[in-house]
Amino acid sequence: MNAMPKPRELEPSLAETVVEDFIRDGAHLFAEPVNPAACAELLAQIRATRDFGSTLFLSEQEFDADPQYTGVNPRPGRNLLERFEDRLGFVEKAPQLVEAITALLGPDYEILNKKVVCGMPAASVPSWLKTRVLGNPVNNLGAYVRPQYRDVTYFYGIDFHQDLIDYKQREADFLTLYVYLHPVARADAPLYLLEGSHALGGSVFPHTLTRIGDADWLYRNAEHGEVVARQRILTGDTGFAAIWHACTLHGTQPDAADHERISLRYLVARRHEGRTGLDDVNAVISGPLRLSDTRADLAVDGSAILRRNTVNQA
Ligand SMILES: O=C(O)CCC(=O)C(=O)O
Repeated sequence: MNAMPKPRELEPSLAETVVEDFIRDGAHLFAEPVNPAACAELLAQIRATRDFGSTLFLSEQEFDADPQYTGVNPRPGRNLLERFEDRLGFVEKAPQLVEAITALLGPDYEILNKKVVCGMPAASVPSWLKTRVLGNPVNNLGAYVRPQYRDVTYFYGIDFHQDLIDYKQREADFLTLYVYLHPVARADAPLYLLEGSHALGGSVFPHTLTRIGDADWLYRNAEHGEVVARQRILTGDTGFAAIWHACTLHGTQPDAADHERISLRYLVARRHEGRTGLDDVNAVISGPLRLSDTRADLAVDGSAILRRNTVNQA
């Protein structure tokens, strides 16, 4: 006798999947890319604005004459994406991104920050600069870049961190959206994300991480406990997009390819006052959702006082 047909199992909606993924992993990786042709077009326009090579940088003498470690990131009035504002609809209105972000933040969310992020390849970083930054946990190269080029953030790797790091005293009420504008393979400084690390809440940088296997890390957040977090390397094609929680640890190694890696990075915050998916996520976080101090690696002038790096050992 034939078995009774099972009732058709209902596929969860994207909105449900995204909230579940955030609760479990602190991140969601989109199966559907954002429009690859639009990514390629924007990438060509970004590349046409400058040579992403060693001419971006100050000389060592110029830098030493007046070292500036702060105020060197893109900001209103000096942000390359402002030139392309009318072309960003393929990201900001992509239905899968809007559905996912709305599930987490509710309607009326706001873009806190958006910028172009560039992973610089070793061949383009002057050797005096590589010697100086070797082993530093945060190699944001903005301090060393000529002022007119500080409309983009340039990295030569950044250790595992939370995006809450830039927001003292702000609740983790925002998420990060990251979009690759070209294919990103292992050598192109892909994001390394530690799944499940958000579960301990906010934690002061640098973080307490011990490698315990091929792809696992034991992560401790002081009295808030410890978790085993699985390392996920975000390689992907043009238009690959991912979102993560403000407490999810992630980082990059220096770009090992012979060309730069160019991506878009958005921070998106809730405005909605009613309950949203993020409330369900934050309800299962054991540690603090806001921090009065977020980092212990910098002197008062913003220069690095710690030389240690975990993601480079990953
Ligand atoms: O793009 C990178 O290399 C690092 C980006 C990142 O982790 C960040 O901006 O928070």
